[in-house]
Amino acid sequence: MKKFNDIKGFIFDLDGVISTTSNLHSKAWQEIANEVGTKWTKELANNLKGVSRMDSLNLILKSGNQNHNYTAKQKKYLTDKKNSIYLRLVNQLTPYDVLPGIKDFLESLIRNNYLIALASASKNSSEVLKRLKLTRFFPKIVDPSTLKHGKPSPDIYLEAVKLLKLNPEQCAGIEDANAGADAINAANEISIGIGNKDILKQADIVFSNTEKLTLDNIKKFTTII
Ligand code: B16
Ligand code: MG
Repeated sequence: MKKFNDIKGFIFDLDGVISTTSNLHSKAWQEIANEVGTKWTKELANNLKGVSRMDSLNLILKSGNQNHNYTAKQKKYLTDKKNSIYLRLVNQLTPYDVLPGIKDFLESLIRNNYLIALASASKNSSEVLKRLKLTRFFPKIVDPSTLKHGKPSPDIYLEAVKLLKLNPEQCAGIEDANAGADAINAANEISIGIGNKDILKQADIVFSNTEKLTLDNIKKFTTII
């Protein structure tokens, strides 16, 4: 049984939880999908959330039935191209792109002595945090390039727990993506989803948006988990 009073640390996903950057990833991938002739759908966009760069490209190619038509070199060219489109968009980020309520929530965690870590699949997370002026909240960031398996495997959430020197039951993870919520559950932490509860069915708690992410609201739900 997972209980609110056991929570000592919060582990954050970045894109789609802290900032609007999930839309920027989508924009960049949409250009790549057009280039390889894969139809861009809402479902495909949703399936890419939280998924690593190369795995995302593979999903796009698979969705257009052409996973065998590209060499490793061509795939590298396409993922590099996606990243430069994404970084151009990241360059325009400002603190206004932090999702509503997130800064207040982070400040309330510090005031209440919770530990905080970042578990983003993105290799650009430090740059994004810098642009959003949130670096000071995240002294502990998991380096995704050190992990064997990406989300939905639990690796990134287990590594974050290690960085915080806590046990999984003492941590809650916050995610906007199915792959991420699966990763939190597999790590045996409390999973908090941000988005549509009909899509994030596997999460322990789902808030429709980040404004609802407060310690009081989490407490209300976790007493009944
Ligand atoms: P990069 P998250 C994930 O970040 C994004 O949701 C996903 O769309 C992206 O492909 C992945 O990071 C890798 O990002 O290409 O910047 O290394 O949601 O885990 O914070
Ligand atoms: Mg995300």
